[in-house]
Amino acid sequence: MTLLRTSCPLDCPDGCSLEVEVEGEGERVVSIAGSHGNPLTAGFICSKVRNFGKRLREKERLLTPAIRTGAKGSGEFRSASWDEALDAIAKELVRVRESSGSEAILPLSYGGSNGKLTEGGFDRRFFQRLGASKLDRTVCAAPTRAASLGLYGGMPGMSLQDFEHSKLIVVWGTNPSATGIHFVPIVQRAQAAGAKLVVVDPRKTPLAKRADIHLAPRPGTDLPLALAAIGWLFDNGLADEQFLEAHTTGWQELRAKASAWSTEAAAEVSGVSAEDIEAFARLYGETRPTALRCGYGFERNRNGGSAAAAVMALPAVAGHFGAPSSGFVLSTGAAWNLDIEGAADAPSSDARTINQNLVGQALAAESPDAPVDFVFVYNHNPIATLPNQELVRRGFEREDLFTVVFEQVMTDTALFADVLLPATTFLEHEDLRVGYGSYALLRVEPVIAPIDEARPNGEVFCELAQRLGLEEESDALTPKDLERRLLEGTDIGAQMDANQIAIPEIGDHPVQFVDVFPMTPDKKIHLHPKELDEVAPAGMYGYREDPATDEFPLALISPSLPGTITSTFGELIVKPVPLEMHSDDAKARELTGGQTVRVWNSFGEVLCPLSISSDLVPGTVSLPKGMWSHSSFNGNTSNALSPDTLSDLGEGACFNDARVQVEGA
Ligand SMILES: Nc1nc2c(c(=O)[nH]1)N[C@H]1C(S)=C(S)[C@@H](COP(=O)(O)OP(=O)(O)OC[C@H]3O[C@@H](n4cnc5c(=O)[nH]c(N)nc54)[C@H](O)[C@@H]3O)O[C@H]1N2
Ligand SMILES: Nc1nc2c(c(=O)[nH]1)N[C@H]1C(S)=C(S)[C@@H](COP(=O)(O)OP(=O)(O)OC[C@H]3O[C@@H](n4cnc5c(=O)[nH]c(N)nc54)[C@H](O)[C@@H]3O)O[C@H]1N2
Ligand SMILES: [Mo]
Repeated sequence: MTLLRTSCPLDCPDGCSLEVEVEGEGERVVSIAGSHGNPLTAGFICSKVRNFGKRLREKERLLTPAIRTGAKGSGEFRSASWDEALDAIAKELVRVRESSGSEAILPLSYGGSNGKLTEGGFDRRFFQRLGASKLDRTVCAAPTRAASLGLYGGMPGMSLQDFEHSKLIVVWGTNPSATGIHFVPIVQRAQAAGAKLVVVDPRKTPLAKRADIHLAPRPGTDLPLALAAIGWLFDNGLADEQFLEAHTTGWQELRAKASAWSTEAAAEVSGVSAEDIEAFARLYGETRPTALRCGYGFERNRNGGSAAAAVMALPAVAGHFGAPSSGFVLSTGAAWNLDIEGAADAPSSDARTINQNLVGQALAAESPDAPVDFVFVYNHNPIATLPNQELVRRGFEREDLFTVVFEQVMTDTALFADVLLPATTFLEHEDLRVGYGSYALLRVEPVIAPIDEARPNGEVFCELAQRLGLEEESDALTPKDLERRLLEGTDIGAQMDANQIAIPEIGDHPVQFVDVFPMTPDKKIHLHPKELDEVAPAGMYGYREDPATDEFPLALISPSLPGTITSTFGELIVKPVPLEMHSDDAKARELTGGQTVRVWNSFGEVLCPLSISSDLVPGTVSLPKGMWSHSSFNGNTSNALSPDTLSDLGEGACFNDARVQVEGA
C-alpha cells in the first residue's frame, strides 16, 4: 500500500488536496481522503470524490476507442484501435474543411475536470490552427464575470476562511452545503461566535434554515431587491459617501437607478416583504465587519448581469472595504494570471464564434450559409447541460453531422458519437488546478497509470495535429512541458515542488482595499460602467419583467445536487429525480406527492415524480441541473425546459427563466 498526494480538479470552488491510498504498483485505488495541504480542505472531502476510485472501472467507463455501428443515439459501437479512430477523424476533418470550410468544424467543450493543462492549451492550439469555429463559453459565470469585470476589473475576492471573523455573513444565490462544502463549517463557527447570517435564495437551503434573515425572492428578481436595499442605505444615512466619492465612479447614477425601487416596489415583484428588505439593509449598513459570498444562482436569468452588479455594489455603498473579514467574494481566480493559450502557442483566430447557449440552434437549425458539419465534443456533456435540450438533441441526431465524443464515461452525448475516444480521469493524468473559491493553485499528479486504452486530452490533440500537419517544431508536446512554459518566470513551480500547492503573490487572504484593489484602469470601482450600460438591453440596472404567462406561470429553477458535479456522476442517479413543489401549488392542481407529473412549456416536457416541499415558496418549482436521461420517465431533464435566451450582460444562460406548467400524467 502506498499513500500518494494529489489534488481534485473537478468544477467546484474548493479545490481539495487529497491523499490517495494505492495498492501495488499503482494497480488499484483503495481510498481517497482529504488532506490539510490546501488549508480550506481541512482534512475532509465530499463523498463524490471519496468514491471516485469506483468510477475508474464502472460499467459506463469508456476504455477503448469505438466506432458507431447502429443508429445515432442507439449506443451501438464496435471497438477500434487508436490509429483507426484517429485516422477516421483526421480524414473527416480534411473532407469537411475542403467541402464546407474550416468554420464548419466546431470544438464543443467546457470545463471537464476544470484543470489548466487539460483545457485551453493543446486543444485551442489544434483547433485555432485548423481555423475551426470558436466557442463562446457562456454556459456558466458569464453574467457574473461581465459584472465583476465592469465594476471591479476583476478584483480578487475575500478568502472564505476570513468569513470566520465577520459579524455579518451574507450568502447570496449559492448553496455551499451542496456546491462548496468547506464554507459551511466556517459559517457555523462564525455564528457560534455571534455572527448574524443572511441568506438570499428562493429555496430554504440548509444555511437558509440557520439564517437570521432568509430572503426568498422569486427567481430573477435579485436586481430590484438589491437596488431597493441600496436605495434604503442612501435614504437612511447608511451609505458611505466619503468612500464612494474617493474610490468609485458612477455612484450618483447607481443611486438614481436605485431610487426607482422603493422597498415596497421591490417587494411587489420579488415577493420578499418590504420589512424584510429593510431589516436586511439596516443590518448590512450597521454591522462591521460584514462579508458577502456571491454565488451563481442569481445570474442565470434575463437580469443576471445587472443583478450581479447591484449585489456586488452593496459593499461599496455600505463602505465594507479596507478591513479584515470585510468585503465580498465571487471568485478568487483573478489572483492568477496564467496564459495557457500563450504557453501552448495557440494562434489567435478570426474564425466565427458560436455562443454555447445557442449550440442547439447552430447544430439543428437550418442555416445553409454557415452549417456546422463536424462537432468535436470533449470536457463537456452538452445534451445534459445546455439549454433547449430537445433542439440540441435534434442537432446531434442529424445524419450529416460527424460527431466525435472524447469522454470518460458513456454520457447521453457520447451515445450520439460517430467516433468515441476514451479519456483518462484526474487520477490517471497530470493537471493544474486554479481555484475559484480557494486561493490555492494545486498540482494534480496521476496516482495510477491510464486504465486500458484511455488517454489524456493533450496527447490526443497533439496526435491529431500531427496527422493534419499542424504541428510546429517548437511546440510543447507533454503536460510537463506545457506546465513549465506556463509557469516560466514565476515561483509557482518551485512552491508546488515543495508541497504541491502554491499561493499567489497577494497571499491567501488578501484584504480588499488594503492588499488588493480594483483592476480597472483608474483603480476605482465603476458602479455604473458605460460599456455595460451600452450593451444591456434595458441599460445598466434595467429590470426586465418576469417571463411568466397565464399558460406557464411557475418559475422553474435547476440548482446543483450534492451528489453530482453538473452532470459528472450523473450515471449514479438512476432513479427518476422528482420535481419539487410547494403544497399550495400542488393543491391548486390536485396533485399529490409521489405521483408522476408532466412538466412542460414551449421548449419541451419532462415526465417525473412529484415531491411536495416546504423549502420552496409558492410559484417556484425545482428540478436539479446535470441529470441524465435515465433520471426522468421520458428521457428529458430540466434542460428540456430551459430557454435558449441570453442574459442582459455576458450573453449568459437563462436556465432559471424557465416558466412551466405542471399536471398529473
Ligand atoms: N455538488 C456539486 N457541487 C458543485 C456543482 C454541482 O453541480 N454539484 N457545480 C459546480 C459549478 S459548475 C458551479 S458554477 C457552482 C455553482 O454553485 P452555486 O453558486 O451554489 O450555484 P447553483 O447550485 O446553481 O445555485 C445556488 C442557489 O441559487 C438559488 N437560486 C436559483 N435562482 C435564484 C435567483 O434567481 N436568485 C437567488 N438569489 N438565488 C437563486 C438556488 O436555489 C440554489 O440554492 O458549484 C460547483 N459545485
Ligand atoms: N438546467 C441547468 N443546466 C445547467 C446549469 C444550471 O444551472 N441549470 N448550470 C451549468 C453549469 S454551472 C455548468 S458549469 C455547465 C457544465 O456543463 P459540462 O461542462 O457539460 O459539465 P459536466 O457535466 O461536468 O461535463 C464535463 C464532462 O467532461 C468529462 N471530462 C472530465 N474530465 C475530462 C478530461 O480530462 N478529458 C475529457 N475528454 N473529458 C473529461 C466528464 O466525464 C463529463 O462528462 O452546465 C450548466 N448546465
Ligand atoms: Mo458552473
